[in-house]
Amino acid sequence: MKYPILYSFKRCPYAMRARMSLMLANIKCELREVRLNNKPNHMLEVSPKGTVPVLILKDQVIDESIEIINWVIDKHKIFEGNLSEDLEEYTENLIDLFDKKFKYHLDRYKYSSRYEGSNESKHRDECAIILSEIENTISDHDWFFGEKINKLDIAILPFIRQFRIANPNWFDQNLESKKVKEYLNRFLESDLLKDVMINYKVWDEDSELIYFP
Ligand SMILES: N[C@@H](CCC(=O)N[C@@H](CS)C(=O)NCC(=O)O)C(=O)O
Repeated sequence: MKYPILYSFKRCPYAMRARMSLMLANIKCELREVRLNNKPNHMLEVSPKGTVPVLILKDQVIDESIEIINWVIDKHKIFEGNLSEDLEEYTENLIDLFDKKFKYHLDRYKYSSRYEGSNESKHRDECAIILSEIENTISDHDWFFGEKINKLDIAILPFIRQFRIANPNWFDQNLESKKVKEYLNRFLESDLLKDVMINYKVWDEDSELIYFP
């Protein structure tokens, strides 16, 4: 195979963060857009757990978004030298908090009807508390730590974006974390987001090849 294959789904926050890392490193892939209710057999053969993103390389399959990002960072050093060791550790802890606690409450807020007995506003408030905790660490520049984009940005921004999408009016009018809102707005207007949110036709065996970036 000439290029890595990426099984992806446009709106999936995990696939978004993987695409951002590949875009920043300019790693050309064959992109295969999937529908989660009709996953391609080949994707399930190489990764039976059935989640996107899946990156297929010559000698390995990576089917966890953070591992895709780590593979990209390792290969292309996209964020090298940007951060002190302390901030790198802070990054890993915060990504973990978002992947576990924030995402847990986000799902129960955004899709509350799928969770019996779930208290939508309680889960919204739990997400808002996490955002209030990072409020004072966010820079006034484009990205979390300053002018340079880092792993933390691509890892957590897709989830903050989803939190807003769950109820944009509430987010814009009631969320108190001003810096979080500004941080998200800068991302929503960024070229990077536009570049990774292209509409692709759903892939099947007969599709023409689509390359990303
Ligand atoms: N831990 C995985 C989570 C990926 C994930 O859950 N992706 C969702 C879409 S956003 C998915 O593929 N879900 C499978 C399904 O809905 O059938 C990662 O980081 O890559």
